[in-house]
Amino acid sequence: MIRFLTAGESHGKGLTAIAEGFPSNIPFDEEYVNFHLARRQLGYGRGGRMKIETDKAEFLSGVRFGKTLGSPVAFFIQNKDWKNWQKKMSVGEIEEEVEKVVIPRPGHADLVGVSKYNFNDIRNSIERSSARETAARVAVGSLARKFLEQFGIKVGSFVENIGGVYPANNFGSELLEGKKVNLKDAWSLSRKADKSVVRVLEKEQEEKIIEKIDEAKEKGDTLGGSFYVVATGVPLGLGSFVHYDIKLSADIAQTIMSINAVKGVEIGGGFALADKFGSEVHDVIIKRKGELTRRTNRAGGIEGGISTGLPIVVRGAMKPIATLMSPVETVNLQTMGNVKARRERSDFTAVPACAVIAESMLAWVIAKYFLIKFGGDSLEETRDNYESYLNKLSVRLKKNFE
Ligand code: EPS
Repeated sequence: MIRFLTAGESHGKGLTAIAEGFPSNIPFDEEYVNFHLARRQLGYGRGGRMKIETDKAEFLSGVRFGKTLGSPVAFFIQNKDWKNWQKKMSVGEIEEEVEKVVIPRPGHADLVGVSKYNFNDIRNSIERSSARETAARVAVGSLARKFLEQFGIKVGSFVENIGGVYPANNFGSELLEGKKVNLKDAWSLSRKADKSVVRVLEKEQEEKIIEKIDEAKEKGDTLGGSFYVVATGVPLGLGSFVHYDIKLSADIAQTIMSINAVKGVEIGGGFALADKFGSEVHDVIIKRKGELTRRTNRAGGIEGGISTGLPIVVRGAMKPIATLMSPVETVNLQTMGNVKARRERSDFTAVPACAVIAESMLAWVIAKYFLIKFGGDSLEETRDNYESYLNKLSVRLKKNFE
């Protein structure tokens, strides 16, 4: 079973991540991780921090001559901003008085954090709850996606809307019952989305979103949005219906929901399916070139917690960033007086980055279930198991029902 841990504060020395459980001999290099880390940093509407950082991962273990060793892979991503925070973030006690943060921002983890962990300074809570941690997730997710690529499994994403500005064309529905039901390469979605500063697929929508972000900036406000993240090439049979905690759909929902500021996750048609007749929803089973497949993919590639072999389609909703330059009301914890929330350097919107992080998280979950099913200590062994399963899959089904 693969697992990962991340450590690090937003303005500490850096972020550390350890990923383990992957087989040996996966081709893996720092450039590949850095490519995805850079994608996470982009997007119109990001704040000042992204101008300071150029995230780069250094491998501390687990890789030799460009291939994994089967041992834990440890990553380190330096926080360049740390040099400006050395006193404020000192590990040891210091003489100097450091100003405490006492005004909690609604929507952030400030109030719940200080209450739960018994702090007298909101800084202690901000540091770990910050979305800075997601850089470490992209690093471990890059290992997962590199592993999946060896089996032709690709992950990609695009932004559906920011601030309620949707495209004229419903690209999401094309994945469920339109042109892209049989999409072969989900990365093609990202290739297209990455050309846009807000990671959308339509030029006109991009312009409207930029206007909307400019409006938010002017007002000192923030915006959320929604995104699609898709995986293609996933074989039938990952996950299970036998227990609640090994349903592929449930694990994907948990993992996407764990990304900072995500408040909603749908698989396939999601909430919209609840309004329809069954006959309008379920993906009709058909025969194509002698193989069983579906006419539509409203289930989003998962039935009964098990992958169907069609693209896995996930939609996520991100709330607006909680730090506002024209802040909402709150209470000063020292004076208990009503005040406006504190301003902090922040993003105006981070939906494009959120979609990139979701790619990493989806890749992670799929790699986890792939390895649960196929195992293997080396990539070669995993491949043997996988190929033997694939070769026999439809033959077995046919034979069983002869
Ligand atoms: C982020 C780093 C943070 C924020 C942002 C995401 O850096 P700083 O707090 O120094 O500006 O820019 O996080 C948030 C908006 C948040 O609310 O947590 C990053 O690396 O993505």
